[in-house]
Amino acid sequence: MVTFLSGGTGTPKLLDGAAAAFSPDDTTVIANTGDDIELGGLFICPDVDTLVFQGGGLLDRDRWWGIEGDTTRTHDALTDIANAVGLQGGPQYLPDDRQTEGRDIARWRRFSGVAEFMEIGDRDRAVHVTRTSLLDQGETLAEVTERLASGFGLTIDLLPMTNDPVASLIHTPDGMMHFQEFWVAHGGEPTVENVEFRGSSKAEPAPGVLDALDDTVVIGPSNPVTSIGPMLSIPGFGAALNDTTVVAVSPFLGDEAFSGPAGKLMQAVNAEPSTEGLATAYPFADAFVVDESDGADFDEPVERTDIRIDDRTDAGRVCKAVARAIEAVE
Ligand code: FO1
Repeated sequence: MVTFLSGGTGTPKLLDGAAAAFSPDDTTVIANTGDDIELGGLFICPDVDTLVFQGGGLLDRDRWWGIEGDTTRTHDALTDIANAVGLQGGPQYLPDDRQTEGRDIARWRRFSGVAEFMEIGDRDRAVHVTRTSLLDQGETLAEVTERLASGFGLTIDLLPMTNDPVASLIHTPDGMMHFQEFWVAHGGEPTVENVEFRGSSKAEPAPGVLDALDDTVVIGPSNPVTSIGPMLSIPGFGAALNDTTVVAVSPFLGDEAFSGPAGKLMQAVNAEPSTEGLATAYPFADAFVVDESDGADFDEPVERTDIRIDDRTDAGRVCKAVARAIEAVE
């Protein structure tokens, strides 16, 4: 039995090759939900959805989010309407008093749908309408996720890290913004002073998460700060990882991240932005999988292979290295 911790790109890419080393029936994936937002009243879970669309064979694999070939008629119409009636575009938060009222799961990450600052495809939107409505009907995020996973034909078990609201907030010299504003509206450019996971101290792991963390855990090549960090900030998560075997795959080639703002975000939380910084980010790790050209030195066992993942063959190769690392420490 193996449990992967996943953000939205690096670990899903690794999971493409999971079957080369792990049976899907014995595989659980815990997804980050710190990136989730409510946009125009719809609750959007980017990392969960990437895994759902990937498992269902629908994922847009160029962007690693959304549905391949999706249309954007509603999204485009929202911009047209905003322009026509003189409303300004760009991320617009709902007022503070609206951040916390009503739907609990969406607090501190509520955006207006005016001119819709994230591109939501038409079929993608149907998933968000369904998810939001099921939440409003009283289901938990884990229950909705299970429904979507089975409906889209996933063979692995997929769990959100928590049913509770956790918002990844980026503090910059110009003020605080949600991760999605930082990433989508500002291209990850603003200087990062700190990263906050608002709500995490009161969040509980979703049902099934702590059981899944009893199994061997693989931390995929995801961003240690904004993909894995939200999970580690939930009480009980770190202790569970201390008590089990954990293998971490580096998201860096030396000091260069494969994708996204991992290096910059690690610097902001005082971790070395390189493979070696993983020892600080993941003090509970029992082994690491790093690139064969990476000189990083660890006290724990290290498995080296070509960790660049461009296709399923690459993903299978890295998963086999993960399996060897597990064998070395179990
Ligand atoms: N990323 C973008 O860079 N631009 C977008 O317009 C955008 C829309 C979007 C809609 C739904 C969804 O599930 C993901 C979306 N993403 C978009 C990706 C997302 O911002 C991040 O890459 C993840 O949160 C990081 O894992």
